Amino acid sequence: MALLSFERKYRVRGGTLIGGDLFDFWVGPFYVGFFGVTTLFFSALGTALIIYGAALGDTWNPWLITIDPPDVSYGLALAPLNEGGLWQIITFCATGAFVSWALREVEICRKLGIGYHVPVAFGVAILAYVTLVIIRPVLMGAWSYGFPYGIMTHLDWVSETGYQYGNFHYNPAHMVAITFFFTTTFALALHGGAILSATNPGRGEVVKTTEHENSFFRDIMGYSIGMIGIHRLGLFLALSAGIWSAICIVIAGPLYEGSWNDWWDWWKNIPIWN
Ligand code: UQ1
Repeated sequence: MALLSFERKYRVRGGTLIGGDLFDFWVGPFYVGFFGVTTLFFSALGTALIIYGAALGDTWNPWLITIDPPDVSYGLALAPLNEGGLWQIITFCATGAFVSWALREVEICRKLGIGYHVPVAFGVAILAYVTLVIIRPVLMGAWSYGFPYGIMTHLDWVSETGYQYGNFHYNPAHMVAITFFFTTTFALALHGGAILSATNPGRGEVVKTTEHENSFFRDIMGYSIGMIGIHRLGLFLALSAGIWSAICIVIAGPLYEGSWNDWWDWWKNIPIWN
């Protein structure tokens, strides 16, 4: 089925989560929907507030512009606009825009009758962000623990927060997260290589099949995970990377205040080594 006739067949009303037919239409290639409107609203407001915050600051150097969270003394209260209040509203807008985008993905999935894997995957990315700027600050008792919105300042935040707990590379959940990130890139490199090696041969050569890919991996290591399997594995690895990242930062502070270097003393001290 050609792309355009496919889209004529599937671009039908229905499947919305809220509002029935309200906003159930397309603008050019884009599906709008109720959550398209809320995405647009939150991103436009959030972007305008970022520009306003930049105008209040003392630089237009893009590397140095920053919108900082409130001081720790404000705790979990609302702060005045120019003392972190902007950061609070921008955080609300960003979360609203991300969640709206995910729900718009859900509505498109429902229209097409496909699974929710894509919005679930995007949901894990949202979870990572929300963990940093909402869940952990709430658990710590102050919005000041959120990261600042600036190119250099968010890097400073990562560095400062990391060394506040000794060295973050000793955080066991951080180790697991990094391992998943590396394994994800390894799996995608293998998979991208496998697909291109079979389906994008040189000029004049015959395109090969899934069986060639399966045989390659059976020959090299005695096992092929299969066509669906490699995509399940890829999704699992990538989501695990995000989830363990969220875990590694949320345990630093709320659950364990010490240095991660010292945390491993339990291991050095187990009696079996004596
Ligand atoms: C694999 O087995 C497979 O199945 C055919 C692929 O699809 C083309 C792959 O891309 C890869 C990388 C593998 C091998 C991976 C594992 C984990 C056995």
